[in-house]
Amino acid sequence: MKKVILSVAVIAALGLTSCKNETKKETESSTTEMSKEMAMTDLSFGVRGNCGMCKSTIEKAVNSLDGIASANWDVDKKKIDVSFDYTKTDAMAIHKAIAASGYDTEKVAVSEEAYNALPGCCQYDHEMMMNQSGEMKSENHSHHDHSKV
Ligand SMILES: [Cu+2]
Repeated sequence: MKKVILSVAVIAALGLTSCKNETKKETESSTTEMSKEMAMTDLSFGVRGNCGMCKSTIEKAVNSLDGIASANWDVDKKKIDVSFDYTKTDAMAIHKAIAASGYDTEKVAVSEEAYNALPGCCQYDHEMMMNQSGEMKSENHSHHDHSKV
């Protein structure tokens, strides 16, 4: 009997984690007691960008949406971690907000206008790897020019 309960718990846990990255839908059904906390979900995905200014633009774009608890873009990993209330917004809205602010995400590419509106130093390379582990920094593009002069 214990085994059955255990495996049900495991299945439930697996179900929850696999839903995390997608948009929710199925999660609402089971847990109603903790609805306040269960409405929060974490998302992390790749976003291209260069510098601290990019960081603030990207995070500002995300924070302008409803239901965002936190947004943190990592300049080295080219990756953002967002914590949000999925009853108020969803993953696609976050991707779109970032793209609208001028930055490529894993799912939504920036429009040319939005990209061209970025300050010169922020016009990142569209070939840039994103969502990096942080360990593989060595494959650097040696011709990379920091147009500072
Ligand atoms: Cu920048």
